[in-house]
Amino acid sequence: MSSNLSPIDTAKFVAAKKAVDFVEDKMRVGLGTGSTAAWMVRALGERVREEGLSIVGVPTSTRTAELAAQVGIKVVSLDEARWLDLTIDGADEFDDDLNLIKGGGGALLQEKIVATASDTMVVITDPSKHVEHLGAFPLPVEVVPFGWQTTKALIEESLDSMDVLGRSGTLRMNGEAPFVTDEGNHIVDLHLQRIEDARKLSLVLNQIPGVVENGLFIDICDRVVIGHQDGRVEVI
Ligand code: ABF
Repeated sequence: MSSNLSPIDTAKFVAAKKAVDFVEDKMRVGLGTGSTAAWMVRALGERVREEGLSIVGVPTSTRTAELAAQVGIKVVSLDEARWLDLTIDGADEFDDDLNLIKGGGGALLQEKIVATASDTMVVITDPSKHVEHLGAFPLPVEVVPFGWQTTKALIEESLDSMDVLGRSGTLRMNGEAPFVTDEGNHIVDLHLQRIEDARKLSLVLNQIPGVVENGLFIDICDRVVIGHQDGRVEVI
């Protein structure tokens, strides 16, 4: 299948295939969201169908739940699974400490809950996501709809007291309307350029009333599988 893919899809495909090799029979598997994770769900479905792999999948978005069901993966809720053996998901940025920015797809809340409730979290990605400092990708922050503009102002006020470049926060839109997450919340994208202390920023953001969660994944990711356009795969 990888022979007729675009170069970037080849990179995503080979990373996804490699990560799916980590799945063992009887595992409870967290299923990520995004285009790379979609390749993973398809490859995992192939193993379920062809090898009779007996696993359950906990999706991190409605779109992943729909795709998983289509390819034959038994989908259960996190409440049913309670805990996961392995979560495989994409990312928007990763640094040398395997800290991440996630949430470009708007699913960061379920992704973070599922990744945290896993013995092992594996990110599948391509070299373009590797950064020295997190922050070039806009940091998604999930906020409740009630008073979101006030919450946005409080977020920007808290950034003034921190060592982050850039200050602007923009509400993510879906056409004319604010983007709405699976939980009915909104996303504020923080254009920070470079985050000096991601751990501190994550703690400060989540103290702000109205903020539900943010897209900084600190000390959550265990392995990163990097797919290359020439078909090579690295695991770090
Ligand atoms: C999802 O994968 C999001 O957290 C992240 O934004 C996205 C990356 O998407 P893609 O794999 O399409 O680059 O988990």
